[in-house]
Amino acid sequence: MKMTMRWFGTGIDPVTLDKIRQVPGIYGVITTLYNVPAGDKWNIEEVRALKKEVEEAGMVIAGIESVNIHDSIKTGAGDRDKYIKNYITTLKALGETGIDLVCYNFMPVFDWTRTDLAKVRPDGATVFSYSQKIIDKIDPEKMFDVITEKADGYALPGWEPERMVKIKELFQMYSGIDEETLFANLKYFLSAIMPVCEKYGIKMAIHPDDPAWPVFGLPRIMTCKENLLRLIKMVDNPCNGVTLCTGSLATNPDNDIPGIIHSLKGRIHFAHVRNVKHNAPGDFEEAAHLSADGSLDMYKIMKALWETGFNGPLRPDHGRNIWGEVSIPGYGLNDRAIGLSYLTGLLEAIIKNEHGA
Ligand code: DNO
Repeated sequence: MKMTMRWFGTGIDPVTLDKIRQVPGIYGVITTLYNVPAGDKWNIEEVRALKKEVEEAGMVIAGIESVNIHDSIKTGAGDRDKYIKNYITTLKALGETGIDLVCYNFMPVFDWTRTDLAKVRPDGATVFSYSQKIIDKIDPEKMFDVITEKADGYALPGWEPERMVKIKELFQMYSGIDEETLFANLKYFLSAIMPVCEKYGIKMAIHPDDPAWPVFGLPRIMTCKENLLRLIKMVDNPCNGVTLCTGSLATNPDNDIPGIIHSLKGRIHFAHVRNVKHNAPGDFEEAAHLSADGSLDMYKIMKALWETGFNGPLRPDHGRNIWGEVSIPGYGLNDRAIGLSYLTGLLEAIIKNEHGA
């Protein structure tokens, strides 16, 4: 497994590459061209410059998170082929630059959704949390304000202000779109991009929906084992795979994460590993990575990844905000570095146990 951290780019992310470089066991970063809107083509020169910058800092780009999908592709609008063509151009630029992993999501309108970005825990750390009861009382058009209220002025991944000003229009685009239509549109998109992925060996890794159930009446399909298996079978190509995000899938306590890992053997191309604490049905908060702090058994999760031969990039996911760090919410250095060290330690023990060391 290749240990990585998400990095949002110079001038955007207060966590710099030289700091990430000092995290023990770090292999590379997961990054993106943060300022390119979904649907636009990526410029190969910009990709090359980004790669150079990361390599000069002593690491590699282990993958892109995300190349976002334009809503016309998700909704199957009349102009989707134009955006698919642009996506293919982007994949070519990545392939030519030697980047072979792309994380993306197929969530309608909203990406990951939380009701509080800074819930205070007993130890004073703050974490992301979600309460369905609160969501049920929120006007979806106000959701952007809710999510950015405690964002310290940072733009959040998936909550870009230019998208949110079009919120009414976005909701209209999705009216009449149900789960089956979303699946069909995803299949159409993946089938169209597979040839370029095969040519460059690019692994597409869809991110599960977070939380793993419909929000504001919008359908969500990447929510459970059955649907993830449907995804990999409907376009049965090794380039069509999954980002195993433990925190997203485990928002639903019925999702058995080690079981899902085993069932997706060979098709997990990227892993986001973090813990979640279930408080009540539809109510959870993000815990420290440590098993004892949340509801997930992180040892069993790391063991399942190891047993299924997962050897791709893995990153700790959202961290708690601790020690007064000012950062993009969820993406401070402190708690993610602790999380990564913990996961690395679990892995060392798993491997040594297996080999009788
Ligand atoms: C949130 C992230 C998501 C994820 C996208 C992938 O912090 O996990 O925004 O990057 O859903 O496309």
